[in-house]
Amino acid sequence: EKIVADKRLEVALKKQLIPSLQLEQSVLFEHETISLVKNLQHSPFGTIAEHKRRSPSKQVINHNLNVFDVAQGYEKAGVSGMSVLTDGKYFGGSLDDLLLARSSCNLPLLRKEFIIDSYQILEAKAYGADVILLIAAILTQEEIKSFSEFAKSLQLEVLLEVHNEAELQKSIMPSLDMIGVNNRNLKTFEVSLETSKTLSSYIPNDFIKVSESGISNVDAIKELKPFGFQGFLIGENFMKTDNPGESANHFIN
Ligand code: IGP
Repeated sequence: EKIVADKRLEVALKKQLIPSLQLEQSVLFEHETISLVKNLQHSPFGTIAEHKRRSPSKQVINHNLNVFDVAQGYEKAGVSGMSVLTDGKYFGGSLDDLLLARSSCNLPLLRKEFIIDSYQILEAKAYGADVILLIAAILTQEEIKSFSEFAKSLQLEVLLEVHNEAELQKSIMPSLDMIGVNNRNLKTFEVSLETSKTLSSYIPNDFIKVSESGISNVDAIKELKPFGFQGFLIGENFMKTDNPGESANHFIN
């Protein structure tokens, strides 16, 4: 499998598929995946802390901090993993943010992106990610299958995001590791933890259950745990403060 990954990188470099990739970065293809799955299995507050500057619903969350410090703060707080938004248009992120996070911490890193092409999965690996996000709402069943299998061939873990039962039914397949329920309604931007609670019973136990968005206090986690959730993806609640690491620390400890 390693050979497959290295071959693909070789081809990508030759064809200059990843133009900004530095040669030393090819080393990231060798880095052993830091497992988010394992961390979530062993943590009582499986927090995945996000780096998020802005969002479509909130123009300014935090523009003053650099990813490097945020990643170190999260690691010091003892979170289970970090999510880095690399989308520029809606979230003000970039692949460089991912690379910076990789260079400053040993947390499992999730590339938070609207993945619609396998090329972006190759990029995720090259810039130091351990996990990719696949969003059921924007992908066909065939795409979910081929993208998740490609990710696995690169030793990346896969988090599949759903909003409703139909998305879940079309997506369940063995090449996924984690299933995330997004509590944010993409049309209205409203958040409700009920979405996680309702969908939890339809998620087979072979997948780690992750609840995403709108989690603003520890009570929410206590509320969701009985429904089988082991991962909690939290962005705004940490990022809106001056010191996200410190906020995560208060949250967890
Ligand atoms: C974090 P919040 O409400 O804690 O800031 O949410 C995360 O769940 C959210 O940023 C998110 C997201 C996404 C962003 C979930 N799924 C898909 C972009 C694309």
